[in-house]
Amino acid sequence: KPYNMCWLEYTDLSKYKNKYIKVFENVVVLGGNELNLPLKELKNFLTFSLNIKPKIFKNTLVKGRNYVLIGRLIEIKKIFKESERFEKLLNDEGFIIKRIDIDGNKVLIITAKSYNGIVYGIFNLIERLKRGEDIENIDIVSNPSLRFRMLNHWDNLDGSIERGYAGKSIFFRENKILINERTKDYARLLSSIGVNGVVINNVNVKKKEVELITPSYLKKIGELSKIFSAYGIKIYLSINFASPIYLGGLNTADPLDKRVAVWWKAKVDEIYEYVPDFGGFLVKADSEFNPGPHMYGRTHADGANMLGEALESYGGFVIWRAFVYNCLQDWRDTNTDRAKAAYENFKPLDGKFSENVIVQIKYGPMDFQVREPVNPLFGGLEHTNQILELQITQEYTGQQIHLCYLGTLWKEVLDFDTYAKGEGSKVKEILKGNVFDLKNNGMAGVSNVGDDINWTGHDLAQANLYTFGALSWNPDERIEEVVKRWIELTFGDNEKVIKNISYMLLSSHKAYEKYTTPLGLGWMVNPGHHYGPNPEGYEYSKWGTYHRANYEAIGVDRSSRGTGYTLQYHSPWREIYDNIETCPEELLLFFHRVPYNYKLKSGKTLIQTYYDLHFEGVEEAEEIRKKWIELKGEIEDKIYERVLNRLDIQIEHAKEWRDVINTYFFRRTGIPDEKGRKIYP
Ligand code: BDP
Repeated sequence: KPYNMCWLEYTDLSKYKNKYIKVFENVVVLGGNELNLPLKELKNFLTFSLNIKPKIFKNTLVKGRNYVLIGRLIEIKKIFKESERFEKLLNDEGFIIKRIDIDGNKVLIITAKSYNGIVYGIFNLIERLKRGEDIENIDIVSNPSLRFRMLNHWDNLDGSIERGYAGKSIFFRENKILINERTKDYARLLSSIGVNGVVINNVNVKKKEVELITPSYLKKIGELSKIFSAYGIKIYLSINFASPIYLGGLNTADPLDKRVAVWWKAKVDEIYEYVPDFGGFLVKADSEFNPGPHMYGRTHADGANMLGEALESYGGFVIWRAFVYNCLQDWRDTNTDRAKAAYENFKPLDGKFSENVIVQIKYGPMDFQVREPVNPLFGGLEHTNQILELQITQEYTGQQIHLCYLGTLWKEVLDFDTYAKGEGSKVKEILKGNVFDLKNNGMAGVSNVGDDINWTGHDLAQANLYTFGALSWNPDERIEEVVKRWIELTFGDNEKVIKNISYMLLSSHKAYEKYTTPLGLGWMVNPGHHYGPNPEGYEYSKWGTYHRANYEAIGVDRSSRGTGYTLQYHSPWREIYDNIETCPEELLLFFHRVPYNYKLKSGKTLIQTYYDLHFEGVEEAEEIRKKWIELKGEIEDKIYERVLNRLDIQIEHAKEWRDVINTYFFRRTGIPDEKGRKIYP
């Protein structure tokens, strides 16, 4: 294959053959053809990695031997009464892997209520075998805690990818839909981490791309959807809200205009004709020049519910993005604040969205910065289904040139306690449906995948994709565990490799944060492509995100005395953030305008801290590179070189960040570094 299979690669594991052969000699499958696919996954793994060739029995029982038993619970119950109690242990997508005694034989059962559950169960079992886990007495019940576990591709029909750093689209090429072996392998990769939905096209649907929802494309999308459905994944499409005008020839896209609703209804009917498993729409409306209901004086609820109604009879969903702001709003007006926009737009609509509408909310109020406070819509919305949107692609976090593992940040977001209903109202509990009575929640990650040989550009960025899946299945999992598992699956069980790469991944986000824009400042990137330092890149741009640095202070006062953003949080956060003394320092410059000589808890001034963090960040990046160099000879040469090459560039660019930012601060303030280090090139 012209690409590797990430954590699913069939590596030679014949060293485990003896350990497992007794378990896998015979495999009994109960059920229809749908089970061929999970069976094949298991068979291929056993054959290619373990050199075990099991005997397969379809809908026939074997006697007097150990065997593996695969089938939906409904079938298993018929022959094994005791499994009736499995019923209440499982949700629709969960699975059980359990070794039991039936008539004196050891039987490894893999069962679930649905076929999808069985697919997940098989992939889970493969993971365990790949890691050499003992399965003699295995007893696993696993259910996904979140209902929607989605990837959003920002892929354009011409094959380019908005904010893509790993080659070209695997879905589109020159305005055609691409289906090849890689398509299926992508479905396998996603299914193996529990993903159950994929939006294949960019949220920005250009006028010339609206054709995607016409028969000329839908036929192929139907094929695509078949491939993904077999792995439990639904295909979704981003749509342009003005499609009734561009495609339908209407003179309006007003959601309350009957003709518009009728047009969408017919469109949805047509889509389902071609794509019976279709998941629904993702919509970016009234944001960054995309059309939306505001153009007609209607609300986002009006827009979303109209589409929801069209999809309802098919069980489809509308995922409506909360990334709505007027990109010109802060231009020269110091009283407005983009950070407040999502909440201001959506809080008043809480309770007005239909049941099959989900509001998709970026983790922070701005735009995927290296650190932001958690979006106050989490905890703010009590009657609205919600999806947490994360960016797996590293737009602002080093564009897959820098190693920046994001699992640590995501975990902090999921663990953030909103206090919406008092202590314990964590983001992850809201998403699980434990805080408000809402079940249609989930997580969406903007994909970091392209057609590069390793899918993600940086080989170690595969860890971000893997982690996204793991956390959306189980947001309670310890991040160190996820990291360890990914390393073992990808690089094997070499202790030193596990230790060093764990260190690299787990310290990388902090390092990146330090040498770029720590203390919650964010931005300072080159406009447009967003790579590399530029302290005033957006300072005078109409698009905003200002820090308003002068010679005395930097930052925007978002407290109750400033823009009032802090008031969007529940207590005690609103008070904690409001007060410069209690505001967590990692977010200090997000919430406050701070004089350079302000003393932080360490006793150091803001400016000295900023200098120090930048030097530290580069040192930490150098340490990360060292850990990789220690692995020479332990990692396949090609991968070793590829990663080393990126780490070399990372160090160069980290130094550039350090020097540009520190120099900017020095020139603004005239305050030199206490330690006398060279701070400008
Ligand atoms: C920003 C990206 C832009 C996206 C936008 C969005 O720079 O390319 O279109 O977010 O999420 O991060 O809609």
